[in-house]
Parts: sequence; structure tokens; C-alpha cells
Amino acid sequence: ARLHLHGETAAGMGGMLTVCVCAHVSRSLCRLLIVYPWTQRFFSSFGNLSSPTAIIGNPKVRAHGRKVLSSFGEAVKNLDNIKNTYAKLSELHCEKLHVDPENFRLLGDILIIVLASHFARDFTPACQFAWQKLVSVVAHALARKYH
Ligand code: ZNH
Repeated sequence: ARLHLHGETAAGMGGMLTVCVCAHVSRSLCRLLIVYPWTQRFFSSFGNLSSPTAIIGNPKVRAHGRKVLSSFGEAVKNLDNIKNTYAKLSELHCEKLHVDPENFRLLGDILIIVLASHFARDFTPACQFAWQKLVSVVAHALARKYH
């Protein structure tokens, strides 16, 4: 029931994010690095990423997952003003990190898969609708400074 986001307030959604999704964002990041191994090259300073087990147990990957999560939280709190909220981050990913924005979409899709596999029947179509929208808004806002 907590996953019923359709028509919920942004604040409600933010609460739900921190309650349920914390572990899932880290898990999604792990999956991104496993399923799309070329994304590992952005994280060369993170140490051992040589196997799924190494990735899942890597404390830097975990810590990074928490950062990305709190950033998702900011997105939820500022849905009306997301482009400004993400302006600096977009600049960072574009100009400094050179992360191809396609990767934002990949991460968003993986998050949906992780949530769907965890919540199974509770992850209703309406629920997916809300999440697809959120990850798409985040990916767009992060990609804004690219040209
Ligand atoms: Zn990212 C970083 C967010 C995606 C890569 N990011 C980061 C941070 C944040 C983020 C908040 C921190 C910043 C500071 O510190 O200042 N991301 C984010 C989000 C998302 C993302 C929200 C969603 C979508 N990223 C991403 C991807 C990738 C990335 C997909 C790849 C593939 N990032 C990155 C890097 C970094 C970051 C590399 C840096 C890290 C370190 O630590 O060095």
C-alpha cells in the first residue's frame, strides 16, 4: 500500500522513498555496474569491481548509492523546480564526469526492475506509472546541461 503513489503528495512520496527505497537505490547501482559493465569505468577510484560479489560488497558503491538516493529525495521534494535543483549536478555529470546521459535512463529502468522484483504484486501498474515518471524527470533534469 505504501507504494501507491498515484495522486500522492510529493512529501508523501519523499517519505516513502526514504522508508522503502534506500536499499534499492544501492542495489540498482550494483546492478547497473554488473548488467552494463562499461559503466564501471566511471568508478575506477572505487576499488575492486571485478565480480558481482565484489561490486555488491564494495563499501564505496554503497556509499555512492546513498548519495544518489538522497539526491532522488531532493528531486521528490522539488518536483516543481527540478531543473534548478539539478542544475549543478547536471553540470558536474556533463562537464566534469562526462557521464553519457543514456546511463541515467539505464539506472532509472534498473531501479524500476529492482522495485518490481521486490514488491511484486504491490508494484501495481499505477505504481509503476508514478516511478517511471519520477525516474524520467530525474534523467531529463540531469541531462539538461548537455549539448
Ligand atoms: Zn551520479 C556523483 C547523483 C546517475 C556517475 N551523482 C554523484 C553525486 C550525486 C549524484 C548527488 C555526488 C555529487 C557530489 O559529491 O557533489 N547520479 C546522481 C543521480 C543519478 C546519477 C540522482 C540518477 C540518475 N551518476 C549516475 C550514473 C553514473 C553516475 C548513471 C554513471 C554511470 N555520479 C557518477 C560519478 C560520480 C557521481 C562517477 C562521482 C563519484 C565520486 O565519488 O567520485
